[in-house]
Formats: sequence, C-alpha cells, structure tokens
Amino acid sequence: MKIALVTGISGQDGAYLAELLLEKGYTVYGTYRRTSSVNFWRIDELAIRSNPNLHLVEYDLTDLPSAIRLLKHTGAREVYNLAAQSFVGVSFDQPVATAEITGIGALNLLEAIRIVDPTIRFYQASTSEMFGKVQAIPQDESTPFWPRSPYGVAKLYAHWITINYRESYDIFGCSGILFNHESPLRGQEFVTRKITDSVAKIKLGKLDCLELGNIDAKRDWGFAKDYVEGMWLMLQADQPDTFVLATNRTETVRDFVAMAFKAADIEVAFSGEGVDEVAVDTATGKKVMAINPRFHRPAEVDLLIGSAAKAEQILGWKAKTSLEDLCRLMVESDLRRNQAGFSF
Ligand code: NDP
Ligand code: GDR
Repeated sequence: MKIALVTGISGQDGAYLAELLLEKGYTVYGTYRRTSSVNFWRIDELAIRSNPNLHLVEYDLTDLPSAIRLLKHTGAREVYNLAAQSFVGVSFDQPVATAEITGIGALNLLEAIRIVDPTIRFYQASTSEMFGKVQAIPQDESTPFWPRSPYGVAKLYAHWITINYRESYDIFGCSGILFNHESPLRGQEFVTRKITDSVAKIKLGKLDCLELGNIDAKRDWGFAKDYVEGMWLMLQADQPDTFVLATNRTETVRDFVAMAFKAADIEVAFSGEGVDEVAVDTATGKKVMAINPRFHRPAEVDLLIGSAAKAEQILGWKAKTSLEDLCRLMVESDLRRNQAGFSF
C-alpha cells in the first residue's frame, strides 16, 4: 500500500489532496499544528475525517527532530509539503514567522528525508508569488523571479532549497509553481472566497457592502481540485522537476466581483476611481462594493498569468474548470452555508 504524508491537512489543498490520495488507495498521514482548538471543517466537508486510511498527526514545521521521527514513524514514501503561513498580507506583519514556517519548514523536511531515506519523494508547494514583479508574460518555468512580499521571498527559499537538494543529494524533489487556485474550501481571508461569501450574505440580506483593496490586481485563477491532481502527477513522473500549473487566463479582482454577483443574479455597475470606486446593484441602486485602503498591501503583485505547457506535455495535466464555473460553485456553496448559518 502506498503511504503519503501531507503537511497542512487542515488547509484547502491538504484536504483536496488527502481526498484524492485516499481515492487512489493510499494511506495518508495528514499533519496539523497544535492549537487549543484545531479546526477540521474542510476534511469534514469532504467527509474523509473518519476514513480508516487517514491518520491525523500533530507536527511542528519548525522542529527538525519531529520531522525525522515523523518520517520514521509513518514510513511515508511521498511527502507533500503544503503547510505554510500562506497569506501574503499577513507576511508583511509577520515576516520572521513566515520565513521560519514557509521557508525553513521545507528545509526541515528535506533534511529529514536526507537523514532517514533519500529515496522518499518530496513535493514543495511553490507559488506564482515568486514571479511578483513579472519579468515576462506569460510566466513559465524559465521566467526570472522577483518576489514582492516576505511570503514570496520565503517561498523562493523553499523553492531553491528543493532544487538544491535534488542536485546535491539526488533527492526526488519536485517544485510545483502553482498559480492561484480557489474552491469552496478556500479560506475567507483570500479575495475570491471573501467575495463569494460576501455576495452570498448580500443576496440573503445579511450584509450591505463588501469592502476590498486593490481591485485592479490581475490573477490567473484555477480550481484547487484540478491542481492537487497535478501535485500527485509530479511525484509519479520519471524525473523530479519544476512545473508551472496555471490556466493561462487572467482577470482583475473587479471582474471576479462582477462574476460573483452575476452568479447570484445581481447585476452590478462600477463607477468612480481609485479609493472612491464603488459597485452599485443596478436593480436597487444600493452600493454593494467599496474600496477600503486597509486592504492595500505595501507592495503589490499586479499581474499574473501562467503557461502550464510543460506540465501538459510531460504530465498530461491541464486545468479543466473555467473561472465562471468555479465562481458559480463558490457562490452557490456560500449561499447554502449562509442559509445554514455556517461561518468558516
Ligand atoms: P491554506 O492557508 O488553506 O493552508 C495552509 C495550511 O498550513 C493549513 O493547514 C495551516 O494550518 C497550515 N499552517 C499554517 N501555519 C502553520 C504552522 N505554523 N505550522 C504548521 N502548519 C501551519 O493554504 P492552501 O491550502 O491554499 O495552500 C497550500 C500550500 O500551497 C501553501 O503552502 C500555499 O502557500 C501554497 N500555494 C497556494 C496557492 C493557492 O492559490 N491556494 C498557490 C500557490 C501556492 P491551520 O489550518 O492550523 O491554519
Ligand atoms: P494572493 O491572494 O495574494 O494572490 O495569494 P489573495 O486572494 O489574498 O489576493 C489576490 C489579489 O486580490 C487583491 N485584493 C485583496 N486580497 C485580499 N485577500 N483581501 C482583499 O480585501 C483584497 N482586495 C484586493 C490582493 O491585493 C491581491 O492582489 C494567494 C495565496 O493563496 C498564496 O498562498 C498563493 O501563493 C498565491 O495566491 C498564488
């Protein structure tokens, strides 16, 4: 039986990847961090928490001895390192913690692999945030990096140390440079889910107005469920490598706002500029979106659009879900949850 270790089981990707691996017959060890009240709402939504092949284990990413014990104890042959301080905005307020968790966390696992068994395969969750101030359009595996946040810089360290361990110790270390991927399991602090949850609340009369920061930012958004499949494919390949996963389509946050309201049968019109820009419900004349500079970042990533041509050619991976379908899925799920009083 195949055994996999997934760090960050309580996160969006951890939940979907665990679901996929269980479907494929793996025994999955999913790690979570110790807190006074751990929240497993995502694996509960996917109804996999009670699967006998899923084991939840406490693990601190910054503790190398724990990583060594974890690998010895689980016998994992594939390690997917998804745990991270993953919110770009917070990384400006907590840069050191972000470096230790998001950057050094990957090194601890690679060191543990080197010590315990260098044939264990390793997946590192790299990110399009490493492209930051983009040097080419679209971005692919050969595009130079220019991260724009402490998060992006920490991820760049983890990316390069994965490549370094591949080259130095022949470890099967893959780095997936994934562009933004969303789902009904996305955290509410990220812009798409913040929008779909707020749209649902506005539709149900529970909220008047959604507040956002930079709505000119452009992102290449895909569906998380499609992307975890790409992670698995990378670790099944003949050679360890670096792959971009993306949809090759980019839209502004403003476009996503309009799309989400449309999915809830609300038509909106935008007017004004900069911090004075608003969106108004054309049927009622009510303001449903406004700008709050509190959500602006010290440095912004303006435009991301990726080419996943290499992943398609070598892994046979391609994004399957359109942004319209993804957005509708998220709005419908947030409408259901808000009707039921769900608050995650
Ligand atoms: P989430 O924020 O949903 O999940 C992050 C996970 O990391 C959670 O399980 C979280 O635990 C855990 N974590 C956070 N801090 C710590 C810590 N100090 N110690 C241990 N665990 C911790 O992220 P996603 O699922 O969206 O992303 C998965 C990975 O992929 C992340 O590394 C992210 O940076 C990266 N990535 C994500 C992209 C995306 O668009 N989603 C794109 C590219 C890369 P808890 O639940 O307790 O907070
Ligand atoms: P991002 O995602 O920073 O791309 O990182 P996020 O959804 O947080 O922001 C996307 C863009 O929207 C703009 N924005 C807002 N963002 C948030 N969160 N809240 C707002 O109110 C708001 N208003 C405008 C942001 O400025 C930004 O330009 C995500 C994370 O999942 C990372 O872990 C991952 O590596 C990258 O995607 C790829």
